[in-house]
Amino acid sequence: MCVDGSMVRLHSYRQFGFLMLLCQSKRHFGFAEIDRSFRNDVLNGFSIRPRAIPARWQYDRRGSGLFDAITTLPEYYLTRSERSILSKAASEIAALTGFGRAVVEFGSGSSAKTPTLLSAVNPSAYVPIDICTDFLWRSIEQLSKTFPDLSIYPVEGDFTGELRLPAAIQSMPQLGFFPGSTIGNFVVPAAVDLLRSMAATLGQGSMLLIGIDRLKSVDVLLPAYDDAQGITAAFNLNLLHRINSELRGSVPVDAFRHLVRWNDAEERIEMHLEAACDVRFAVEGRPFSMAKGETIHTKNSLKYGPRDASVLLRAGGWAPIADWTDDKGLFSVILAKEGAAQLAP
Ligand code: AVJ
Repeated sequence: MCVDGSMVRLHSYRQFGFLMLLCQSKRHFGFAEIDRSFRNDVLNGFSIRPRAIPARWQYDRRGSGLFDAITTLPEYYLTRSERSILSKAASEIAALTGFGRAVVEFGSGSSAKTPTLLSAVNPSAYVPIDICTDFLWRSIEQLSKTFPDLSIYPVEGDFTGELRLPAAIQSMPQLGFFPGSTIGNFVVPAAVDLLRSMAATLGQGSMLLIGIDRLKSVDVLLPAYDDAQGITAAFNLNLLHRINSELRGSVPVDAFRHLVRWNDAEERIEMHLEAACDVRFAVEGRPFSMAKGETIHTKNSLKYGPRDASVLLRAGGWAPIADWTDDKGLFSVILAKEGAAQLAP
């Protein structure tokens, strides 16, 4: 947590600067740990077959900037669709959630979609959860200008584990917010675990507003992850640059290609980095080699039909109560209530 338990009302830039300092001193403390798990994931990822490195390592400073650029690409319909759904459904969402809940956003990043929700549901507090990035702090500064009376309690942490929320909001009814179809980056058992830990974090009587990308034609899906300008390719390849600079790597980045595949059996987009020729390199002094055509699997993005999405939520301990989609049915936003459906018929 960036600022443990204490309320953060961001009224001035001076206060913000102070919080940023606190945050960074915590980061220094946490750097070694992050380095170690990045190192482990990369060394392990190059050793297993098929090779795979978790998607979270794509989001360093440069990666987060590239991802922001992806969200504005003509091919990347997800962000635009979700935003239009949220603004159209805002008053219906508010009618179902009521006013005055604490909004808890998982993986808030740049919090681009948050203002729409906050204006609609008039929350008693806002809790952005993210690994403490510049993005988190910049977005909080921005939000505090738009909502000067809103209490903001940033929580620094990995939202995949159960978190303890700041004491001040524990007695408030809560509304979890998990936009962007980030749930799609988890394979089904991991997605169910994540939803369950969110239910445990938010507790009884809470609600969850979640964005989930829909199954659709590969003619729409593939370009969304393989854009004409090559931004997604740069985003994917950035992982190799990061390995070279942070893990004493000698990966020949130019010998790798961004590769996108639709895996029909798993109903997911896969991102890979494919060796265009035989390559040898070292990471942290360990030698690796890949034959031409071999890949490193870097991301999954699962797609869900309407029925799939409601089954997933139920398995994760959330009962759907309403859902919305855009004109073309590309994306869905679902509101769910904590608690399993009744077992008895
Ligand atoms: C916002 C993380 C869900 O999978 O669509 C997009 C990530 N990576 N293009 C997605 C992503 C490359 C994105 N998520």
